[in-house]
Amino acid sequence: MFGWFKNKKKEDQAAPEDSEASLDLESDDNDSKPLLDGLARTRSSFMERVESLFLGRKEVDNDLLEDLEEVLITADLGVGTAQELLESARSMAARNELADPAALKKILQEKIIEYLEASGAEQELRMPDSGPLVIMVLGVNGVGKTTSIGKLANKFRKAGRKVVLVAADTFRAAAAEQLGIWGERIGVEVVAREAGADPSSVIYDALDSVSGRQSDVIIVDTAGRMHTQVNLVEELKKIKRVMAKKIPGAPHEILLVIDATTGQNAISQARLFNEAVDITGLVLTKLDGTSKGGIVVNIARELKIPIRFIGVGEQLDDLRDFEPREFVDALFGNS
Ligand SMILES: Nc1nc2c(ncn2[C@@H]2O[C@H](COP(=O)(O)OP(=O)(O)OP(=O)(O)O)[C@@H](O)[C@H]2O)c(=O)[nH]1
Ligand SMILES: [Mg+2]
Repeated sequence: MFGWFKNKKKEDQAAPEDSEASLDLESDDNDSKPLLDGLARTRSSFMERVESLFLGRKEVDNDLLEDLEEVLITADLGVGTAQELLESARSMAARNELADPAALKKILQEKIIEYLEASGAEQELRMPDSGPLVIMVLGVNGVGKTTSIGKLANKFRKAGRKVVLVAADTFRAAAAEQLGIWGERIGVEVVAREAGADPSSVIYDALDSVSGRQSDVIIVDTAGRMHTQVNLVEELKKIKRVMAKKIPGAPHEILLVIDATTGQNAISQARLFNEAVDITGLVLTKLDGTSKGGIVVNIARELKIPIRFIGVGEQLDDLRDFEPREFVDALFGNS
């Protein structure tokens, strides 16, 4: 279970779940819509293919494995991932360890969970020992940064945390206003300046102005930019440096937002941004709008950066903590 824990050292993370200090952002009423619904498009296209492949087959032979490889690639799991999955299935089949297609399906799920867990998705984030948790959010244009910030702020607020949002997207005219609307809607403070201001100076001033007041979480929205725009990527480095100057250790989390409908280009986005600012986690949005949700597995395997949240819709509650097992159950339609 992924959640934020306040002022907790690693060794006492095994504290009881109802501990006062623990902060689990996945409260029951966040789950108004089952994850199954959000992944419906991926599940129906992926599972329908897998099921029809397995239909009437009694054993796992080479033909079946080859067809399966194609299905995995079509669902955007990536060629490398598909080949690796199939390689281990083949060697199990050769050792007679795969009795039937049902056993193959089970192995497939376990392997996918392994990839997702190896990326660190299960690791819990921690609040800093003192001062607010500062989260910097970045990504290419229109991927869902501002919307995800609104949803995330709402999660924190519902968990009893005082949140401040900083509008450091001074590039797009209506950006600060958009964040302001979210702030009003969920009842959290938004710090903004005029459009065109230097984003680093907005952040510098914002961190100054909130430092005297007690806030638990500060989330900084940045302007959308292509991962290939060298100057704009440099600007992100500067933003990061400014935060560290104002609050030692900040930003504690650097979340890259990726649109799941982007396909394989998502990998190069994450790679270049990561080289620039050391991404600590990913937010994968718009999974409800794609039948290629396999990209989640591909990203986890290729990048080894934990997926923290997934966006499965435009509503306030449609940002979900990412949990590998729950995701795979929803993908395979396990009840
Ligand atoms: N279906 C769906 N739509 C989403 C999701 N997340 C965001 N959106 C939509 O994506 C669009 C863009 O969202 P924004 O939050 O403005 O994206 P942004 O990355 O801040 O955009 P820029 O600041 O212009 O770079 C909006 O219409 C959102 O409602 C999601 O998980 N599912
Ligand atoms: Mg935005």
